[in-house]
Amino acid sequence: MSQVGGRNQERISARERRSLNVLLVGKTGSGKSSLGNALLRAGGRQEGAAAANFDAFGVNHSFCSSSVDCEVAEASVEGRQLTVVDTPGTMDSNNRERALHEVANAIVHCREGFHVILIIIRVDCRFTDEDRAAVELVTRMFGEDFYKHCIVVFSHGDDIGNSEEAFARLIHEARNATKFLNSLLNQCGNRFVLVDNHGSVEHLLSRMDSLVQQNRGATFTNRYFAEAKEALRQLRPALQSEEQQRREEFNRLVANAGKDELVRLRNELERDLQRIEEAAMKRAATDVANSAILNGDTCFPGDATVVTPDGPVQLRDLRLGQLVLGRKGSSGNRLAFSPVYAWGHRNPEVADATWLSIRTESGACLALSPRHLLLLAETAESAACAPRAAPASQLRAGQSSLWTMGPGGLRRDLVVCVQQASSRSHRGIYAPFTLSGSLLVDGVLASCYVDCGPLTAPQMHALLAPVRAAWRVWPAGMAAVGCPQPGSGGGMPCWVRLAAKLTRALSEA
Ligand SMILES: Nc1nc2c(ncn2[C@@H]2O[C@H](COP(=O)(O)OP(=O)(O)O)[C@@H](O)[C@H]2O)c(=O)[nH]1
Ligand SMILES: [Mg+2]
Repeated sequence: MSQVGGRNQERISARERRSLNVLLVGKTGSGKSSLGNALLRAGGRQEGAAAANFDAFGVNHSFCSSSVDCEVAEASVEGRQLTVVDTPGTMDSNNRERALHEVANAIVHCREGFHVILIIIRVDCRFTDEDRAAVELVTRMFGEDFYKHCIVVFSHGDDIGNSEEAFARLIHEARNATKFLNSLLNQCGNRFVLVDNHGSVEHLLSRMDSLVQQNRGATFTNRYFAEAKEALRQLRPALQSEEQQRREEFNRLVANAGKDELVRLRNELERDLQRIEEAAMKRAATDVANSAILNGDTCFPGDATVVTPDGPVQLRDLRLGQLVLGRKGSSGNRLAFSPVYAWGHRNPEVADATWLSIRTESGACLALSPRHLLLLAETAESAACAPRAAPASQLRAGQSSLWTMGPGGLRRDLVVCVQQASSRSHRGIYAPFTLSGSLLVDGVLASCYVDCGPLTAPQMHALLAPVRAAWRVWPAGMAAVGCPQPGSGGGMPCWVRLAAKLTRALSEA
């Protein structure tokens, strides 16, 4: 959840009033590192020529990036305590998991949140699908609230002579030609600037100050920032003990060392302590990225409705052991009640998940995560044979058919609309597991499972047979195992997280 506004608002204290945490995102080659250097140098100018020549971030001339590690640099810039996190640009590598690792890495490096997020696009190039993918990936992990902290920066201003007139004309044309760019600029409250990264960026700094004021000093954070803090808190004892060991070794070595040797040992100690710290940051980032990969990708929102023998119940009110309507057996169009024996995922707090909204010809309407499986009803024969399941993201309006509840049982129903639903319109994420492996959600037949690469829905169902057998023998005992522990695992029971990790490892193998 974003902490802009509302009870989680995080206002900076008077002492920190001028702290300014900035995240740079955009595809490789857009000019992120150059802009980071220009921002940090803006302070150097005040403090002497030597500082002005110092570049904190390596500028990339090869237009490719292999690392997911972010870099952080700080400087005092005209009274602002500027912290800049530069991302390497693997966001454009088409590898969703790598990209999530990159964003997770940025979060771990600035756990207090970002005052400003700069989306960098080259002014001299068309807004490409890669630019769009980079923005969509950040949105996926940050939720739509992050736009309140965004400024779109068009770099390479010198290529159009740094002319504001030419810039205005270019943006006008680009907005007409590219719907996504237009909607991005609208989402960002029309905050966009032209910069020449080799020149002055003072105007951008003032724009950033205004935005911080507009947000009343609030930083952008969400649940992943809290998870990063928690991951590092848990790693702290191991980190301290490793550091302690290294210091003891250093003390043993310096006892017999000469003067020259002492300098070398001290440098080695510093390097090693930094390496230990970085390793912990990497582990925390991996935890956060894994959580993002598992989270909000696999569920229904809390206001989705299932049918129980007592009538409709919203998922947020559904309890373990309750009977819900789903398909009778693994095929056919008959319905039957089946008990909920576990939660694949249950997190009432999540308010920034990604949802797709699906509408059918008969008027059934369902919101669910892009990777959640729905049972297809494509041909007349599919009523009799085992149904095919597809993730919601693969459904096509006018082409795909689903099963929905009709007067005489399940009926074939054409999908007429698939669109992204606003993350703000739904709260909580829920994935109940039923003994039958299916359930009717808002009148649409869905699988209990998520797209898991190599495993089909029936294989997933078979894999969970021991858990179902245990529930049948001892439902009360299984209730503790089938329910996620509050405050840990992002709302997923540990055995589900383990199963998800295994299937991911299988798909990567
Ligand atoms: N002319 C010009 N070149 C730029 C500008 N910003 C970046 N560059 C160049 O673009 C290339 C990629 O820049 P870099 O900062 O490494 O991009 P990143 O991959 O997004 O970090 C480098 O050759 C930079 O010198 C700019 O505003 N004007
Ligand atoms: Mg770079």
